[in-house]
Amino acid sequence: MERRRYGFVVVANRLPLDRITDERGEQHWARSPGGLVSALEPIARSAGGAWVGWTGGPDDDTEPFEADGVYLRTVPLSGEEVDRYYEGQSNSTIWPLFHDAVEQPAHRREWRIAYETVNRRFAEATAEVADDGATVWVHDYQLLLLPKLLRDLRPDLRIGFFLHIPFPPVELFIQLPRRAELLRGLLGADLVGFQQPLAAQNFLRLTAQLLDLRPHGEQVEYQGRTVTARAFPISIDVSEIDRLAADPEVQAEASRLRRELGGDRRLLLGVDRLDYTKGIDQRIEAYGELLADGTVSNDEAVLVQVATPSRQRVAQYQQLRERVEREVGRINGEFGDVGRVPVQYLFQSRSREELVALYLAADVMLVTPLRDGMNLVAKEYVAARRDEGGALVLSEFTGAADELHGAFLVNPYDVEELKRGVSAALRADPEELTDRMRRMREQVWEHDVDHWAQEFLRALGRHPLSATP
Ligand code: ADQ
Repeated sequence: MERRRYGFVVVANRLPLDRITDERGEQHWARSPGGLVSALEPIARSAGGAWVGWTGGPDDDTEPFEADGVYLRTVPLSGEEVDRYYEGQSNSTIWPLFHDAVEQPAHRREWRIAYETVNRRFAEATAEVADDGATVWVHDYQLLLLPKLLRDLRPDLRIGFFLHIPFPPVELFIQLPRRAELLRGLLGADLVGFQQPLAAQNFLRLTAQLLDLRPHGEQVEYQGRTVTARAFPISIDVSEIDRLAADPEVQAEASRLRRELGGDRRLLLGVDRLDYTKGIDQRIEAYGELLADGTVSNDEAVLVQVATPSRQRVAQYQQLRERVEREVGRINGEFGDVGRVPVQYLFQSRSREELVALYLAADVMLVTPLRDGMNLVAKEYVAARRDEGGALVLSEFTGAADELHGAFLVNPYDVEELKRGVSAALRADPEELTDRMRRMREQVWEHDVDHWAQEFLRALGRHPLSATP
């Protein structure tokens, strides 16, 4: 039987669907939440495209299937590959190293081998579904080797790669075993996109240092082809957040939250995956110091921290959870009253509606990662504030800091500065806050996720096809 082939193919570690079990115990698929899926799925659909990815379950032999006009090419992973490729090489080596090594990266030969095996499997699946001269868009740090592996199989394809996380400086990258191979992996693409210009520069600098190439501007010649490295800062589906923020039920929920958290208390909010890059423990510690030195009191303010469980089988994430819970317990024990605690900690995932209600209720949003490729929460908060109210305290080490100039920028490593940022946001006069929020809203409205995807694909489309099939 002849297989269908597709002119536009997205390749990502995960498929755009999650397997959901309903109350009756029946399983079905639901679209994954998040901007990436909502930006790329419509493009894939209108192009009659395909999506290559893993279902998220070990040893899952779900056959490829079609959903909403997109062909979903499943790539199976064994339990051992989930341990080695995903939790090992991707999340215990590359993730920490690419985030300034804020936690110690671990290096294991068997992880590296599994990473290559899985990247090869993804490349083969992609080569199978891509039509002659198709456009292929590969995503993120789990698939750094894939562009080259795919080009070896299919030199006729137009290959774009986008890295969602930071790209480290030369001194850090060269600590990776087999580092040149990873670089060659990326150089298999025609266009390599990053969140920030500095990341693109780091990448180009490395091609000179490790491979003796001669980058010029944002391009580098490699094996007779031109590879472009450029920043394409990702964004969110602004109109989705705006629609939720205008929904009377969401607004009623925001009022209820404010009432229940203590009426006239100012509300500070953190929303993150529970990840050591997000600076959650430093943020809570700084808040504890503000309470201790009397800058804020439990009667005057409350910090709500929503932390989505994430990568719970990785030891560093378990340790972070323990650190955060211990610190929350200590602060609540020391500064709380009966029925009124200074830190409300929710180790839970929340629906989009509930998140937007929280954004609407929050006087001050705290986004203070130690390092973050972009940070979509900061943009979601801004998009939700149709009332032009609220304040954003933002780490200068996020991609978002390049764009959201109305934020109170802080260095999250400097606890004094973090405290000053929080208290400046709490004390700023309303006019200044409106002015800051207005500037940020203009930025976010002009650059939504659709704009991002179109810019990337336009740049990729302009790239000369590198070989005749
Ligand atoms: P993440 O590290 O996951 O993304 P982020 O950009 O903040 O970080 O995106 C998180 C998403 O999850 C947001 O849409 C947010 O609303 C949602 N979320 C967070 N906590 C939640 C909770 N408790 N309940 C429900 N939803 C929650 C990676 C990179 C980022 C980059 C993105 C996109 O690390 O730097 O911005 O990819 O490229």
